[in-house]
Amino acid sequence: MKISKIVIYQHDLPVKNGPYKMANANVNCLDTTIVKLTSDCGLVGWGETCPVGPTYAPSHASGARAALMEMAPNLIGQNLFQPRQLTRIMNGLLNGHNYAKAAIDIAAYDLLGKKIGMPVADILGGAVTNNLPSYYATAVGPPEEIVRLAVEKCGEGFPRFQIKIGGRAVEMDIEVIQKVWERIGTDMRLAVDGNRGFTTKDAVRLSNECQHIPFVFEQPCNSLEEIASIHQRLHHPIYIDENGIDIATVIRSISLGIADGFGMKVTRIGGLHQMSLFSGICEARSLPHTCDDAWGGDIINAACTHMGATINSKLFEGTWLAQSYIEGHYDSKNGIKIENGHIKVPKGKGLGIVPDEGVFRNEVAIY
Ligand code: 0XW
Ligand code: MG
Repeated sequence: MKISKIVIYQHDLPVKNGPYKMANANVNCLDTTIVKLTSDCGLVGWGETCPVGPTYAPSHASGARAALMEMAPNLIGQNLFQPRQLTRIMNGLLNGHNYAKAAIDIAAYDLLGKKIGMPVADILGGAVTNNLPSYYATAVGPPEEIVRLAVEKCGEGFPRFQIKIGGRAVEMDIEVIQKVWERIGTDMRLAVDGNRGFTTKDAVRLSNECQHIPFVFEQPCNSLEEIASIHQRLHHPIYIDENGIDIATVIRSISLGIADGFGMKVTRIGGLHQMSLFSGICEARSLPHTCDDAWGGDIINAACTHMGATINSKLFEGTWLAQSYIEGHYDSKNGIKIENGHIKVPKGKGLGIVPDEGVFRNEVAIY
């Protein structure tokens, strides 16, 4: 089975009640890129990549499309039975740009699953659950709003709550964390996410003033070196997120002894093949990790759900979906939903979702 046609679409995902505010990003509408692969036997597979604005990670929407256009002509005719080899072929066509390669990788797994009649989770090693935990992530907001959300999401059944902080006075961030803890205690596991926005000085101060609160501190500062310089002075486990740009960097952060876990994005690491490799590395070192993405619709959500379902439940920190921040689904019947803080793995072949006819109208390139 070979790739016979590639279509690249641009699609807008407006943010419900936007903007979605993080330490270094403020987004009202997300620009997502969809890849439709057709095989020589007439089957279709779908992939997606959707950076959450241009300042979150080293990726942006038009960069994804430019990278895909660079590779696409040479991907026609490639073997769809060999996802690992497909990664090597893409690496031979373009250095870096993992987040663009991910859209091809996801579509290739979808096609392979449809061809051999298996869900993507089974191809990736087998689901250990069919109802995986999600987590809720707030935007940066005032204490009363974040406490209100914490109570609401706890009531809905979310096992984990991620509080966004940074980009404002550290006193306000400390107040938010303390108030959520006073109200929720251990009813949900807590993460606080600085999204690269903290100076080392403020990260140390926040950890000191909240030392009695058992949260994990996600990506407080901009670089691995900044985090390494304060890791010993922090009272909280550090999870690397934005800095985990590829497998080599993941290994470097583990060897530096500064990664107590990861917030990992399927597209940032390069797709499902690379994510599976990453999760295996984490398992070898007993490191907890999430399996989610920066943003995106049903295609990326299905990819994260299938992959998340295969992760060792002792180490799995959950799959975040942008669902509560966006309207509607690409697949009105099987679109991925969060219910009671958990996500059901779609039952069908491949990703188990098929976008409704005509959802994607803006064709950017065809090969
Ligand atoms: C919470 N997320 C998974 C969604 C936002 O896009 C950012 C991300 C994170 O953890 O940084
Ligand atoms: Mg994060």
